[in-house]
Amino acid sequence: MSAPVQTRKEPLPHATVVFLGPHQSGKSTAAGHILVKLGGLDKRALERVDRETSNRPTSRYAWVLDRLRLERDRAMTLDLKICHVALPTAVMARCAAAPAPAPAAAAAGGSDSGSGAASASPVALTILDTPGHPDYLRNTITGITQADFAVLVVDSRPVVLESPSSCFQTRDLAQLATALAHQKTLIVAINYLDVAVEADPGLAEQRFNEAADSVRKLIKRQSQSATFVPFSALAGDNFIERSPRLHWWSGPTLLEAIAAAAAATPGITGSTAVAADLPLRMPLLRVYKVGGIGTVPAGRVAGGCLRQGAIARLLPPLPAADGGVACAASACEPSRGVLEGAVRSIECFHDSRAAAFTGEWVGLAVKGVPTWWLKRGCVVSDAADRPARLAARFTAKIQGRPPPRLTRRCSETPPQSAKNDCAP
Ligand SMILES: Nc1nc2c(ncn2[C@@H]2O[C@H](COP(=O)(O)OP(=O)(O)OP(=O)(O)O)[C@@H](O)[C@H]2O)c(=O)[nH]1
Ligand SMILES: [Mg+2]
Repeated sequence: MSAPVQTRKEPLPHATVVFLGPHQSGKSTAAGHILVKLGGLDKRALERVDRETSNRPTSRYAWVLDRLRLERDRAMTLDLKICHVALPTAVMARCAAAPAPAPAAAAAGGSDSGSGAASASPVALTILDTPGHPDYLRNTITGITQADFAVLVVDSRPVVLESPSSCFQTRDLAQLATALAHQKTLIVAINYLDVAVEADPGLAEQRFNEAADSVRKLIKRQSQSATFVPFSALAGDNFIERSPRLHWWSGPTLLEAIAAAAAATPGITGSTAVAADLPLRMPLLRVYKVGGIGTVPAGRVAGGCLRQGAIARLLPPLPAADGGVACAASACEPSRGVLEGAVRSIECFHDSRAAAFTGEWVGLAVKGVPTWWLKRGCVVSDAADRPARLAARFTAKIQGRPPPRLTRRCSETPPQSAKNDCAP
């Protein structure tokens, strides 16, 4: 079978990566740095960030994503951030041609996103930056459930690495990534190596090996294979380009490891084929009200194909105060709790589309749907093709995790989250 021809209008193959890690490990700095270096941020936005961070340059990359006032004041991410870059052909070609993982990588846990799986075609990459603070774990879990694979960012400084809270978080997040991300690929990015290099140029390799050993022990029980990569999110060592300061490392750069994992994502080379036989399911992550357009539900197409002009069915309805189903739009059927509206337009990161396929992140303008009616977790399906139905009973796989502060606050309710993208 001949390979499909990639025209300019045809959407790029798509993969989603989530950045996870303990609080202050450098996730936003890493995600923002990729965005800036690969042109995922327009010139004016970058100039504004540069102006705002002129007296605190170390926050430059983190502030690209941490845009809320409260996030900047507290120097931490609170909500899940979604951004988008195209991995250019040059990067994909470099990772396809990259040598086999270095002995250090193999010694540190092996590699399951090896260069062999990579292809040289460009890939659209959605990056999810998650909060590291345990109080916002709910937003972190939401990000993990939407990702194809995860990058676990670890602070290599011994005082942080060995702290019990960092160990607990690292183990917990790796476990969540294994359980909830679409693939089991885990890239462990050992950060802050610029600090080691500046203290003593010979210290970085030792710090990397110590951190890799320590993380390998933490994730051993989950029998998870992982790719370990040394880097510095702030200084850029072995991040996008190789660095002479980490000359001892001959494995992939962090971007090459991400590109290889993206290229190995199932369905990446044939998103339209994957879409053909699955019913449409799109769980909503956000709902916007846009002037002149109206209600814009947004999320990731978990299965199937969303077409402009189709009738979208949105479930479930919010219960009304009187116990019935609240519904104001003319197209809805309150007795059955169903809300439907025509899809007027589809946008994928400012790109207008006639259709969106499995794995893509889109916002859609739906006619006649009140914004207040929708919330995170509602599911969009196609009214004409195996639409989603309300269920009185369902089968679930439930995984419990001990809350970290159980001993202090025994009455605490642990966060609950559902991965709701499996079509029946
Ligand atoms: N020296 C050095 N500083 C870094 C590096 N990576 C991040 N930082 C600094 O660490 C601080 C925290 O970085 P963030 O990227 O906000 O950390 P985070 O993991 O997103 O934090 P949360 O969102 O709160 O979990 C910032 O001031 C960064 O400048 C690094 O590689 N080297
Ligand atoms: Mg952050």
